[in-house]
Amino acid sequence: MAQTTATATPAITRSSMDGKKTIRKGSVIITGASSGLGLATAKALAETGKWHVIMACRDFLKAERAAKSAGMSKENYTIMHLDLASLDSVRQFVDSYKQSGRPLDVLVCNAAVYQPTAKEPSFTAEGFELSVGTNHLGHFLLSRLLLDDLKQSDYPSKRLIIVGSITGNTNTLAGNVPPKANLGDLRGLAGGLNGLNSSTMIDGGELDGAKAYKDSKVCNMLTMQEFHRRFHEETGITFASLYPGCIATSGLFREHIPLFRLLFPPFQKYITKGFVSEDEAGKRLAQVASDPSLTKSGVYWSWNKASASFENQLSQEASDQEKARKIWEVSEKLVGLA
Ligand code: NDP
Ligand code: PMR
Repeated sequence: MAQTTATATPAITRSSMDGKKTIRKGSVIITGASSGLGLATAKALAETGKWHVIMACRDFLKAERAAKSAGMSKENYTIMHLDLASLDSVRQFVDSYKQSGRPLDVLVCNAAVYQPTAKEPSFTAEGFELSVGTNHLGHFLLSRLLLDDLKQSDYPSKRLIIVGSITGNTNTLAGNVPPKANLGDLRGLAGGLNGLNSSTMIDGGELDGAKAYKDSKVCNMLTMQEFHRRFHEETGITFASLYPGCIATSGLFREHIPLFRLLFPPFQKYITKGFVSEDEAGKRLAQVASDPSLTKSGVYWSWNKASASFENQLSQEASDQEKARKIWEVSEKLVGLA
């Protein structure tokens, strides 16, 4: 169905009157667009008038309220239900999207959970530890199932963007704050992260919510590169990741202790100077998703103090090709693709 519409409404048409080229609105799916970075990105893209944003969210009402309070106008967005902590929900979302007949030009994997104070593990519907299950495995299945739709897009630049982070990169000061990301030999992931016959942690260690989040971000950055190696040449899709800056006021820290939530924003603003507002971070992600100058594939984008983008270096682990391939293969099995 998606193909029919994509070919029925070509991305670029030439007027028979004056020969001028016009381009149709792009279609972009953003996961977790009900708050923080996802919402700010949805707003930034919607207000250009050049994009129709599909807000893929687990809480429909929250997303609707968020879009309204951000001042987004109705014709620029559609909300669709997606719970990344359930692979059935991911499959249902993909089916509904395909049935909608919309082309897919850009997919932004942005949603995430962070459980720094968890004493006990929580699990996805399929029984994977929640942070890696949501942030990595849910997005892995989503991206794999939508890859063909991206491939069929005739938009001038089609992209798959996966949000990464500095805290997963141990080549930085922020990435050296304990607990550090470390995927080890992937024994926990291979065992299904279920806490029964395997550990809930990728490396097979004891549960640590902050580490699980950072590990999930390493998986996100490795997955982006593996997509690039496997599919960029064949499909022309741009695969990229980014660190948008420290959005210290976002909902990501909702489960952290109150003292952390109080001190973290001023600490990032005045001490590390790594702070960015949700609006600024949204502009950055919107840029990676749509700017005609950022078409390079396989890149991890960051921004300098003057807010100019640059291609950043990933840590050794976050650029380990062998690990990327293993994570891909193990994840395929876990989500039922192999
Ligand atoms: P928020 O908590 O504000 O946003 C996270 C979004 O993910 C929310 O919309 C949330 O939905 C959604 N989400 C969580 N679980 C699920 C699920 N199971 N299914 C669907 N959606 C889900 O955090 P941020 O905006 O800060 O985070 C966005 C991205 O930015 C993440 O990938 C994060 O890792 C990354 N990042 C953030 C940094 C920061 O400093 N904040 C720094 C570097 C990267 P709901 O609204 O329903 O809760
Ligand atoms: Mg970190 C030097 C710069 C720097 C930057 C850019 C960040 C970003 N942090 C930095 C430094 C430090 N942090 C230092 C020196 C400390 C020790 C005092 C510190 C502590 C700290 C904590 C406890 N930082 C944190 C936490 C969290 O719980 C956040 C986290 O790890 O979430 C996974 C976090 C973050 N620091 C950042 C960023 C961007 C985060 C949060 C989000 C993320 O990676 O998604």
